[in-house]
Amino acid sequence: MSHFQNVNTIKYEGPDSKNPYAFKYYNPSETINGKSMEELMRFAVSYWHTFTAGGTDPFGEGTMVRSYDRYTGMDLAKARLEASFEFFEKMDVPFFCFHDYDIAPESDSLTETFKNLDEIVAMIKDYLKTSKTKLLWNTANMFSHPRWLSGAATSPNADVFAYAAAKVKKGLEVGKELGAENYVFWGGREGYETLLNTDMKLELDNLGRFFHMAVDYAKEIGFNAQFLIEPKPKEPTKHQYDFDVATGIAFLKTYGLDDKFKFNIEANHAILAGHTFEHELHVARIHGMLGSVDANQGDPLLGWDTDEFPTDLYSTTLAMYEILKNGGLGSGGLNFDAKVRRGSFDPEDLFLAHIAGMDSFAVGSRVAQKLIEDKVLDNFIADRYSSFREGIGQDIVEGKADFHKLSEYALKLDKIENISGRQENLKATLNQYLLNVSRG
Ligand code: XLS
Ligand code: CA
Ligand code: CA
Repeated sequence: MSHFQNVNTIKYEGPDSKNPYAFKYYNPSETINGKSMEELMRFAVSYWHTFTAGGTDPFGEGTMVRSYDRYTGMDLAKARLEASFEFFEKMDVPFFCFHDYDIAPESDSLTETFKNLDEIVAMIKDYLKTSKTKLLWNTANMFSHPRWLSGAATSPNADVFAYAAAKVKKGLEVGKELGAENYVFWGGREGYETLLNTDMKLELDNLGRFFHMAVDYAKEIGFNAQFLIEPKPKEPTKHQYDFDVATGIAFLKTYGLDDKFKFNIEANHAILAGHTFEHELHVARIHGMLGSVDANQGDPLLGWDTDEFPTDLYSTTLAMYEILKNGGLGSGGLNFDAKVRRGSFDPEDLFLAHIAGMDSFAVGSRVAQKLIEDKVLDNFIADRYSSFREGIGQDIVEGKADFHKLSEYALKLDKIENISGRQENLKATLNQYLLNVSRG
C-alpha cells in the first residue's frame, strides 16, 4: 500500500518553478567544487522526527495524521518501516538515521527488545538490497525509559551502566549488519542536575571507560564506522557533559579517545550553547574532527531545542562554507534532525519541510563555493594577519621569539597601527553573494 499517495518523486525544477513538490535550488547532479550536490551534502532523513513523532507537546496530544496510526506494537513498527522507504524513495535522499527505539518497540525485557529489533533490522536489510537510501548512522536511545532517569553511562547505578553497555553493544552489531557509516553518541541524560548528589569525577571517568569499551567492541566485530559525539549544553539535564565541541575535545583528549571520535554537530545545540552553528563547525574543523551534521535550526525567541527545519540562508551558507573548507563531510552527512511544527500535521508537510531544508542548503553550498572561489574572506583574513608573515610576527610564528626579544622590540616601537576589521562591509558582500549567486 502507498502511505503518501498524494506525492510523487520530488525532482529539481529550478528557481522559477511554482510546484511546491519540486526542488527549486537542490539539483542533485549539479557540481560544486568537483562533487555533485548529492555527494557533497549527503542528506539524511531522521526516522524519529519523521515517522515516530506525533506532534505532542507538554500541553497537548499528538496532531499528526499518519497512515500507520491504526496499528500498535510490532505491526506499527512494520507499517512505519514500509512508509519510511516509500518516503526515502520519493524524496530521493541518499541516507537515513535512527535510534534503536525508533524502529522497534522496547519492552521491559531486554531479550524481547533485542528480538523486536532483530526482526525489524532483518526487514531493513532487505529494503537496503534495492534501495538507494543507505544508513548514515544509528544510535541507542538511552534517555526515554524511566531506567535512564539519572543517565546511562554516567548513572550512579552500575546496573544501568551495564544495561547501557548491552544496548550499545547491540547497536554496534546492528550498525555493522546494516552497513552504517557512522555511530552516534548523543549524551541523552549524561549530565547532572545538582552537585549536592553528584560525583562528577566518577561519572566522567565512567563515561571515558564506556567509550573505550565501545571502541574495543567495534574493533572486535570489525565495525569500521566513524564514531561521533554529538554535543549539547543542556536539555534534558541542566548540565550536559558534552556541552559543546571544545568541551568534547577536552574530554576526548583527557581520556585518550581523540583519535577515535569526531563530532556530529547540531545547529540548534550550538545556539543553546551560546555559539553560532558555524562556530561549532569551525572549532571541529580546525581540530580535524568535523564528522557529520544535524541540520536544523533553533529559535532565539524560545531558547529550547525546537529542532526546526533549516531555512535561514545565512546559516546554511556559513555552514556550507565550513563544510567545503573541510573538503566535505567524509563519511558524515547533513541529517535533518528536524520536525514539522505541530500545526503542519499533513503527511505532505513532511515532503515540503525536507524540500525547504534541502533547497536552503543547496543555496548555501552555491554561495559558499563562490565565496571560496573568489577568496573573498581568505584574502581579507590573509591581509588582516599579514604581520605574522614577516619581521617580528614571522619570528613569533616560527618559534624564534621570546619575552626578551619581544620586549626589546616593543620598547623601540614609536606607534602601533591597527587596521579596520571591516565587518559591516564583509556582511554586505555576503548579502551581495547571496542575492547574486543563489539561483545558480
Ligand atoms: C537530541 C538529539 C538527538 C540525537 C540523537 O536533542 O538531537 O536526537 O541527535 O540521539
Ligand atoms: Ca541531534
Ligand atoms: Ca536537537
